[in-house]
Amino acid sequence: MILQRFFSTSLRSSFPRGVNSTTHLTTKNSKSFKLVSFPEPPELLPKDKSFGNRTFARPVQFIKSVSSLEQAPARDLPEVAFVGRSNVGKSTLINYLTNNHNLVKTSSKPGHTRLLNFFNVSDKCTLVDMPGYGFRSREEWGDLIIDYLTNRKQLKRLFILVDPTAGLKDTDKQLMEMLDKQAVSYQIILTKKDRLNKEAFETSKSTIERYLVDNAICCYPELLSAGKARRSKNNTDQTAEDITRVRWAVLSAAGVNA
Ligand SMILES: Nc1nc2c(ncn2[C@@H]2O[C@H](COP(=O)(O)OP(=O)(O)OP(=O)(O)O)[C@@H](O)[C@H]2O)c(=O)[nH]1
Ligand SMILES: [Mg+2]
Repeated sequence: MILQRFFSTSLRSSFPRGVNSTTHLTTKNSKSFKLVSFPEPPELLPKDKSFGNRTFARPVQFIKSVSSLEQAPARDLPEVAFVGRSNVGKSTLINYLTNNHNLVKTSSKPGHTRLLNFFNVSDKCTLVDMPGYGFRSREEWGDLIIDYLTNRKQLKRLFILVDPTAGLKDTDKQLMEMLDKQAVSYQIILTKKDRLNKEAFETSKSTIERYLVDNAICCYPELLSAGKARRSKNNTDQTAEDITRVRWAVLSAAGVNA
């Protein structure tokens, strides 16, 4: 609701669209192919997995919290930020990534994070936890989010978190539309995977993917996921694997290599 003011449909323009599902690729023998889903993501190499996990195994330090972009740390290191509706699990994801459940405060009450919080990862890149939009959000947080997304030069990729139980909401779509217009790269992470059974999760995932294929321009074509570890061994392995992929995505977005 808060972001609606900024992403109003009046902003729609004739911004040229990139390759998406409506693009038909024509081959020599004139066969036309329609892209209907993201390509299968490649397997991560063991060296990439271990680099990602090792980098995040070192202590990640809190740098500072700011209420305006002018106060943001003047570091030249590449930055990635986590944004999404209030209560979607942004702060929790940063704790999962850094394996430190006390690094960022989380809460079951929406609207908990009110500032931009910056974290240092091994002096290689910066993570930014952002306030949420939507329920219990405030207008000034919307302003802060927009200012950051529009003007922060260090930002390499924005990770938009989406709860697969709720699916994409209008505010998420409006945000993506704005990012597409400004050519800001973003990637979707589905949170709280543990709250759905496999079938329901896959159904929600493919609905979201279908929307992205049809509409998004600057969206990185891989849906990531994260969730609380469940008890059974297989699920725990899958949860760890999901987080490893998110770590790798963060580092590669920031251009941090082994
Ligand atoms: N079951 C489950 N609960 C989660 C998961 N991630 C977050 N939560 C819960 O969801 C609630 C909100 O989590 P936060 O990480 O504070 O969410 P946020 O997006 O940072 O919220 P705001 O700062 O208020 O915008 C908390 O009660 C978390 O414990 C998850 O993967 N699985
Ligand atoms: Mg938070």
